[in-house]
Amino acid sequence: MFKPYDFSIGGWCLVSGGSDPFGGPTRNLPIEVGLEGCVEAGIKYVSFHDRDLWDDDASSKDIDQKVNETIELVKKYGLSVYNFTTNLFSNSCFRSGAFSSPFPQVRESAIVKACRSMDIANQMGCKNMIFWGGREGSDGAYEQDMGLGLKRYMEGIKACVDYAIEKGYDYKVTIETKVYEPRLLALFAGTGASASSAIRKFFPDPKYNGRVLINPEYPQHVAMLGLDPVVELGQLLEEGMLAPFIHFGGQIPARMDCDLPPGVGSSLVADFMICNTLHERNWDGIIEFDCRPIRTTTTAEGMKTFLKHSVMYWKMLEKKVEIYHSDPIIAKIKAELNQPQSDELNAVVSAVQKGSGVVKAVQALTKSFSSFEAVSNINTDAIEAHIYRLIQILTGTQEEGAFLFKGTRWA
Ligand code: GLT
Ligand code: MN
Repeated sequence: MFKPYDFSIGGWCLVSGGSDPFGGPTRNLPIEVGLEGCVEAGIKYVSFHDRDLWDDDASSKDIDQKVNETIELVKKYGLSVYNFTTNLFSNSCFRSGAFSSPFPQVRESAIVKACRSMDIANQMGCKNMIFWGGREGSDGAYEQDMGLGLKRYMEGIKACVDYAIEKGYDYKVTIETKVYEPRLLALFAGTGASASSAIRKFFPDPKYNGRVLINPEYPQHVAMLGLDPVVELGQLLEEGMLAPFIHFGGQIPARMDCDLPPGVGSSLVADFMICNTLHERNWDGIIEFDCRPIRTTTTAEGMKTFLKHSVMYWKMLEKKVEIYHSDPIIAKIKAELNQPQSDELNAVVSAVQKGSGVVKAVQALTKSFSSFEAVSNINTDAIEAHIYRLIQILTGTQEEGAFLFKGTRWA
């Protein structure tokens, strides 16, 4: 089961100066420091926005030159470019939205810019093209029908997807959601799970299967709403909608997007479960850090330490996943939580899959059913035992903690 994941990072994280709405940058580090730090930390890939590299109105000659320079620069460090993304949020022309703006001139410029980025993603050999709609939505003015906004948004992305398909590009297109930043009311009523339903509605043709996916940012974009990333991850995996990479970082729940170093402000149990779920499901992908040093970090050394920490934190989670899977107490608890189903229940499930014979199967199940009282009497203590043991594994206290299980059926 166990194949450790490789790492990537947003190039924008390496040059982030730590500014916030109330104060300017606190550091000014050249990207070379970050790239060197990536090599030292074991991060193999780096991703860019178009606007990280050139001005929106740059000439195609300047863009070409910058593309080549970037490929060379990244190569010089033995790294490669992983994802590309088009910035449809910084330029003031996108203040009313981009693909979804009520103004057609803005919608046009979004398509022009994004399709130019589709070409560049191909030129750079990227694996995915990310769409994060930072300005798609409203600041509370409800200037257009929100459903119409969503339709325009998805049609814009679809124009880009079809453009890429017609041009024969084979990378995937991924949608990243964030609910209230920077636009206070973002399109997509929720996080990745709601975008996933929009993809199914707007990309029904089988030619899009597996081509348009969700790249969530865990835990940040989910925890900032007070929601749980592990629950969403389960849904996206089960639906086959998870991109071959996730964004990862740290987040204090119910705050604006913190993009803290991994683990900082986060739930260790939830982070472990993200890592464990990906491995248990044999997900084949990359962990892309989309986070940065805290604002108090001002030095090159601090940047490099942040990068090493990010990798170490994920590797620590993977080590814990291995321990969890070789722990005999967990194995017994899990066996109890994964008991085989009765023939009668199996028959209901297969009738549902087949789409017929459900009534007969439910009747047979009802006949074999004992009583609600008997079911109420089954022992479900394994649920609590599972989290107690997991906490021991995560805190490295499983040896001294073993006494908790002494004399139990899991010992
Ligand atoms: C922005 C956002 C991120 C997205 C980036 C891609 S830009 O920093 O907060 O989560 O991944 O556009
Ligand atoms: Mn992100």
